[in-house]
Amino acid sequence: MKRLIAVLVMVVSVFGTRVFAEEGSTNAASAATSPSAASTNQIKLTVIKVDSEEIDGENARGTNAVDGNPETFWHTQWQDASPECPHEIILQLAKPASIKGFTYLPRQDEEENGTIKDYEFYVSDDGKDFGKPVKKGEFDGGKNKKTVTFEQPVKCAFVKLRAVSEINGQAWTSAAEITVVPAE
Ligand SMILES: [Ca+2]
Repeated sequence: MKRLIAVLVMVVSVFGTRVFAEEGSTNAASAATSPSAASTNQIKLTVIKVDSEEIDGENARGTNAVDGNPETFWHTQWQDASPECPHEIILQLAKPASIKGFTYLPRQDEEENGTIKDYEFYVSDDGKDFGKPVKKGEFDGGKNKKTVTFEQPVKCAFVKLRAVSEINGQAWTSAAEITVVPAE
């Protein structure tokens, strides 16, 4: 019985290796450079710029929007000043990729200050020229994660979320998590 199990384990592991090898051969570059990103189907994002962030009144820096933790959030400055909308955050993808949309998770605490209403979403190859928005619209209220899908996938290395207005017409912007949706 033990021998049978051992043989089965061997077969399974060999089969698993073969599947991995086939995936690797069709997509060798990405598998070699970023196996974790491929396995979770998530594209890691890094903050390049935020136009404003509160770091004294609370820890609400821009990096909180891409740390994978729904409890932490980016919030524009509110303690010493409250610069008006629009606000924006520029994010770099771990590597250029084709994406078909993005998600926005509003802050998950009891407050709704900064929750985005009208948005514009841009993509860029160089992080400087973002052109016209690939998508713009209005989020519905509530704390649930919003998923926005583009008319067609677009390849890019950088994205920018621009918050045009706040849900209650206030000056701030906040975001618990922002992600991009891979096209494949
Ligand atoms: Ca977060």
